[in-house]
Amino acid sequence: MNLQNLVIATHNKGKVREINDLLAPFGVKVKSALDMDLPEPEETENSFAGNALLKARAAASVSGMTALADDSGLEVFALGGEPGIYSARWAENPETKIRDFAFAMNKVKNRLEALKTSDYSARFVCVLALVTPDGEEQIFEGEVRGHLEFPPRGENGFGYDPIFVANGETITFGEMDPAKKHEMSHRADAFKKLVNSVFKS
Ligand code: ITT
Repeated sequence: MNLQNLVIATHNKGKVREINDLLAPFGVKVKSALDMDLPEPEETENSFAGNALLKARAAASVSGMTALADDSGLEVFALGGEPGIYSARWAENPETKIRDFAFAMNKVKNRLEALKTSDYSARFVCVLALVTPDGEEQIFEGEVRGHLEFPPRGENGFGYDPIFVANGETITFGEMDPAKKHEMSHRADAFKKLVNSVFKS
């Protein structure tokens, strides 16, 4: 698969930054759907893989370039896997559609407190979909397990990072140096699989 000109099919600046960091060692030139002002498709599928494919297919067909999409989210075990594929939508103000992750993290906290559970275990999931303009498709899945801590801590990362502590760590992803997050994150895990398939074959 030719990855010389790749479009990153995301409108999320945090993802663009992390995907650029993860691809940096491979000398791939990337543009994002944000740079190219591509339309943002509605995420109508009911799985991470379905939504990742939908975003990559849309970007590949509009741009004529190979597209890489990332669908990801936080699954909280005591909440039956919520917010899951709705992780971004949990942060949306219904009227303005503006995302507020302080609001989303508080929603997770309130839901857990209402259950009176001591199980704060959670995982981040990332599914990457790579789609060429002629319809070749591959998907790669990654995860990182850990637990949630409140109140949120740290200014690094994005989304739910300030409440997530990976197994074996004491600081949140929000407090962690980005290079260290890239050694253990769900996105890095999925990227390892992509790199093994695409760059080492
Ligand atoms: P695109 O669809 O344009 O890529 P999005 O933000 O809508 O951007 P998703 O539908 O995949 O992306 O939503 C995933 C949400 O899950 C994302 O907005 C974050 O809030 C959260 N998330 C995913 N990866 C994360 C990470 O590494 N750290 C913190 N939160 C993360």
